[in-house]
Amino acid sequence: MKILLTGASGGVATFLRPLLRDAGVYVRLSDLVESADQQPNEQFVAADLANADSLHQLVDGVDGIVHLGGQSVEAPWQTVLEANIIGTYNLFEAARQAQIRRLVFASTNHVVGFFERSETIDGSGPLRPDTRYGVSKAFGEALGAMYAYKHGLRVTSLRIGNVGLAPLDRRRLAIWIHPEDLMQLIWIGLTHQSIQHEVFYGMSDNRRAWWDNSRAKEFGYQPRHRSEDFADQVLAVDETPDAIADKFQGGTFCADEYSR
Ligand code: 15L
Repeated sequence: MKILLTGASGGVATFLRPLLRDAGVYVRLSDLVESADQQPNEQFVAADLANADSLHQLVDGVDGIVHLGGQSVEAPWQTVLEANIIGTYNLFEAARQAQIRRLVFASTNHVVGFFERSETIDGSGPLRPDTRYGVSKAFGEALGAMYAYKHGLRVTSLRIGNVGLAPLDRRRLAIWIHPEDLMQLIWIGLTHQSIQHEVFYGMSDNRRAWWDNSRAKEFGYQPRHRSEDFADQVLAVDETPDAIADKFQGGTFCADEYSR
């Protein structure tokens, strides 16, 4: 299998690249800045997704796309617009024109950040983005649905929590995902025969989760990592309370610029 990995120089891609190599995948890496430590199964192509003309060559000949690129936290509107609205549209459109069959889209938990932590939600309900960034990812999920139902692209949107080798704080005990579990979800998106357009939560087997990920499990997802294994060490650290951040699933993304 040959894939295009956008955002290839970022932190999440850096976790995934060795796992893709182990899975025997040939990876075209793309980002604005060159990726470090390139391996024999990898080839780097610099690309700005906001420049539509450069994307035809970028997507040419791949079996699937894993789109991690773009803005990954809150930012001024112009930044979000170019990276995540225009850039994501350009990539989906290039994929359609090149008749690419699969696209895995890195969405975020911040499309539903304004659900309270007392609620458990699945991927089929209404959105409550907590930031301009979250809104831009909601746009990406909507693009995914349109390209799937209208053009037959098989799209998987992953509402990723927080990727790392261990959960960083109390909120992340609910939303953390180990890179190996993320790789499993990506693999489902790249290979499962029944994918049309699916939304899965990118989280490991977390006892404190706010999300019902049974849809991902129907597609065979079996997370191997548990945030609870880190609970004692996370809970031993004092955290500064914040009424808004602590109330909502999106945490500080909800509290920043909050003016209600
Ligand atoms: C995200 O969407 C970000 O990309 C990541 O950096 C984390 O901040 C994560 O959300 C989170 O909610 O912890």
